[in-house]
Amino acid sequence: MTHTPATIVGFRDSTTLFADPIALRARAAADGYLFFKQLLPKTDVQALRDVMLDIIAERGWLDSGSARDRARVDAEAVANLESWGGTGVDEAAYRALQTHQTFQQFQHHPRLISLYETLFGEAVLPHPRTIARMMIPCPSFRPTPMHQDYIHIQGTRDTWTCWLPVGDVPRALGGLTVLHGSHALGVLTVRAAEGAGNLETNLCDVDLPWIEHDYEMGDVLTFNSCLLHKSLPHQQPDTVRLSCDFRFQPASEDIEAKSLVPHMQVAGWDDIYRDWPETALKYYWLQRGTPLSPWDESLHWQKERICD
Ligand SMILES: O=C(O)CCC(=O)C(=O)O
Repeated sequence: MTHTPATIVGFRDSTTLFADPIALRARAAADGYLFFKQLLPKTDVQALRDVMLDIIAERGWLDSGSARDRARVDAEAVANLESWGGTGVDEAAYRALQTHQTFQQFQHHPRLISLYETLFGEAVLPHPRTIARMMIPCPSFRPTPMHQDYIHIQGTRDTWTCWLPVGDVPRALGGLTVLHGSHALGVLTVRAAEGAGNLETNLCDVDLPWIEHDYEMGDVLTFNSCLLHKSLPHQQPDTVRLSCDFRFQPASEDIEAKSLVPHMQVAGWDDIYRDWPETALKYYWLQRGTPLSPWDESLHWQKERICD
């Protein structure tokens, strides 16, 4: 008999545990994720949202009558849009965002760095490979399949993803849902799938609940690289969902070399930094001396899902 996992709506807020690192780490170890209500000032996230919306508007994809907080798209203008590598937009639009200083700098936000320093109890390495999703609903759009980030990131299993809603993301807009405690299942096998990452985890019956959430701009969800997650179906066919995936790890642990290059090599670091004023954030990871670990190709070998 197939077991249907339970669904819980609403994450437990871990904000009060900031003052108690031992309790914070215990919750992270038990649940595999942490949620912080309004960790980031709305004005800071709005500045990033404006950059993303400008890129979409400049291409004629935004409905000119749409309010900025709603971000409705022009259905005709996006009818032939191909989502490049699960980013939600084409390669040129993604490159425009990846080469924008506001986007690349965002993961160095002092409140994010402080969160991960508290979680790891040591210096933090934000992964240079930053990811954004400008999920424009169009015929080629596919939700993100259930997966573990470890398959794509490798390096230390102590890497944590920060999933940042760049605007309010109610469940109907297709935000991220996580399988509570699933990091304890270890690294699972995968099969080919549509949607970001193109790999879906093979999972048989587990008695763990999916947790969904109506995100508000300023909220932060973070989870261990072995935690199963996926996006919910995008049910607002005229509205774009904006979010970022930033990764953080203890600076003393291994990193895999692909995490040091821009996402999908959409640009080189020299292109990205071309117009930046002098700042220590350029090539910041070279100063950390983090050890490199090898890529394990066998994690991408695709397997049948076999359940008893
Ligand atoms: O936002 C999404 O749809 C995908 C995000 C994700 O799966 C990730 O960060 O690993």
